[in-house]
Amino acid sequence: MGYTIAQKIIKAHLLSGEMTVGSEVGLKIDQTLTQDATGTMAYLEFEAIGVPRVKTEKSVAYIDHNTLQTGFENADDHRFIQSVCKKHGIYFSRPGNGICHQVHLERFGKPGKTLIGSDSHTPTGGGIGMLAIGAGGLDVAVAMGGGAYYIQMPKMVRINLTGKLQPWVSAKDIILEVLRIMSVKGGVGKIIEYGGEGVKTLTVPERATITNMGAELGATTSVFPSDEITREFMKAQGREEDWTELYSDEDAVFDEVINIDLSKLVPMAACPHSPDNVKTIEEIGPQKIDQVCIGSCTNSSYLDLMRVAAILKGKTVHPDVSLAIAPGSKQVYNMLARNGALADIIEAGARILECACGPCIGMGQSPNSKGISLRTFNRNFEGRSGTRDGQIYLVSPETAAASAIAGVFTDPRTLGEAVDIPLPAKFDYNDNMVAAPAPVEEMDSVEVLRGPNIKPYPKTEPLADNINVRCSLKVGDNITTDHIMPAGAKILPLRSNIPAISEHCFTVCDKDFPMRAKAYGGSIIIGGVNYGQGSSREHAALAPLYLGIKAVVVKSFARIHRANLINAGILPLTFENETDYDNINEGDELSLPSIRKMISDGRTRLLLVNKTQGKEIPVLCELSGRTKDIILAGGLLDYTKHHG
Ligand code: MIC
Ligand code: SF4
Repeated sequence: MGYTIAQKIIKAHLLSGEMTVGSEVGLKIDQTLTQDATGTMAYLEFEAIGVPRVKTEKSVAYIDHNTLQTGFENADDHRFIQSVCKKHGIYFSRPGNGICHQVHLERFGKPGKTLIGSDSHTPTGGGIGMLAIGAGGLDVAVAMGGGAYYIQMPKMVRINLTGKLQPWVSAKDIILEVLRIMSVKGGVGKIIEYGGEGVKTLTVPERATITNMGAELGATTSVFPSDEITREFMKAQGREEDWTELYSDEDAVFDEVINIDLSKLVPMAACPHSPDNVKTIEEIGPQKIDQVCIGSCTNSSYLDLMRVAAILKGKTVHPDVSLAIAPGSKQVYNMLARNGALADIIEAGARILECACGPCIGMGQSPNSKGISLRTFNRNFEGRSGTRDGQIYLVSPETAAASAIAGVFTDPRTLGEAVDIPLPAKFDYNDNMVAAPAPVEEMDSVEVLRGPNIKPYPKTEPLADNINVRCSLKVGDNITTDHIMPAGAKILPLRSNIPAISEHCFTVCDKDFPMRAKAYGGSIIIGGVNYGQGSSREHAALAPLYLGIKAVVVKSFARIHRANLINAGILPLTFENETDYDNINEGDELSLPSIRKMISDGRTRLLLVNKTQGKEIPVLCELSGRTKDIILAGGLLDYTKHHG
């Protein structure tokens, strides 16, 4: 039996476990990336592990999220990360160089290699045939120290692409179609491989749009073959020697196959407030819009912005619309400036931003109240834009630009003859904004610079013998990490300060939660399906840890968040019978008797006693030998200190 692309890469990096679906495999990690909003914590954790120099082939730290710098906090974090990188052997991509996933794809990614990143959109690297996975900061810290990265062996899904996109239909529309078919939880426990004749019609930046937004499916990662098109892209980046060919075997076996005829797709949008709430632009109709934002790690490539520039050329942004554009990298920005496309964009009235995440994570450009905002981004969760009642639609760059001019939702196919933008034979690459680490012999003399906002990792304790606490919060289905630990311009600067950021935990759902959780001393959270979807931010586990959360009991978890809870020493439990969700209310007194013994004995079925309602509720605690020991130790940091 042959192998899929992902199985081939896993096999070549397997350190422990067996490649049977659902069992835990430990992988050797070749490359890591961090960004600044998760990076400070990841490097504090790396320091705590105590390995002097990273053991990966390449580790890169990017500054792209926290670039508004409305106070000293962000700049202090940047300096901290820069100095840690210099000391410990990590490449440092300076602020202004671009969004981590865009730059990593352009400059560092290699087909066939493994990459983990402390950001959920790390799977962007799958666009050039990497096995690229989003993880918590602590997992990245451990991998930098040479430790394995563990996942449950996923199922393999094949998406067969046939035909060719019609003019004005975009790669974004392909992934929106996949989201429409599979939903935001359809990819959990799966790796998605794209194949078929249609793959040959897609350039690397287009493939990367698709693998990027595979994160919204909940998938472990997505991957394209590494073919001649990949080679051309890498050659144009001056990195042809990094290319290797990679296909799945003819007789590879997939657990699920989905067929998509590209020629049948039309421009679409993910409507508020979920990336899988997909409709065609035609169905939405010519509704009035207030804002358009173009950029983010999904759609800010040279190709994307050249298409946007061609649409805007000679036109003016509609008087009732604000158009903001953030190129994905310095390389993209530079090329647009040199070839004159930037002038066309400026002339049309766009508000040009620096190359960073910006509005995607609520760092500026929040829309007006109830404002309808069309964005080329990947997430439209409620409140993420910074405007509580903002109505965010996720669209392609072509739909975004056409609508910005018309002032209403506009199908770009109405624009007439399509623009044909070829991929350049050579990109304007220049790594002058990537600082190399100090040579080994000089590392001891590098001083790590810490600002006053940088507080240590929260205190952890080994798992208690018994847990007797109350339910401090009950939430519904599809809770995102943006609900648990909101981002945005006010809260992001607190990412290095867990006590301060904890004051904002779950306040989107219930503003009294932090106060109540603290007053209870210890407590349990109850949730529905796909709990913790979205971002990789481990703050969504560390803030609850700081607030005394001992366990989270839900119908089902999203992958990265579940791993982050375990890393923080918080018990991730699922209801054996989903209907028991109705048997717990906020404020109820709950108990997990003899929990330490039960977990040590490897029991996977436990009883959660609701003392208030007099009910015994069976819950499942599926831990492997390693994750069991992590929970017993009180989290991955303590476990790693003891196990090396
Ligand atoms: C996001 O898109 O939500 C983020 C901000 O990039 C996060 C990381 C973070 O919260 O810092 C992610 O996707 O992992
Ligand atoms: Fe940045 Fe947005 Fe991409 Fe997250 S999704 S890495 S915030 S651009």
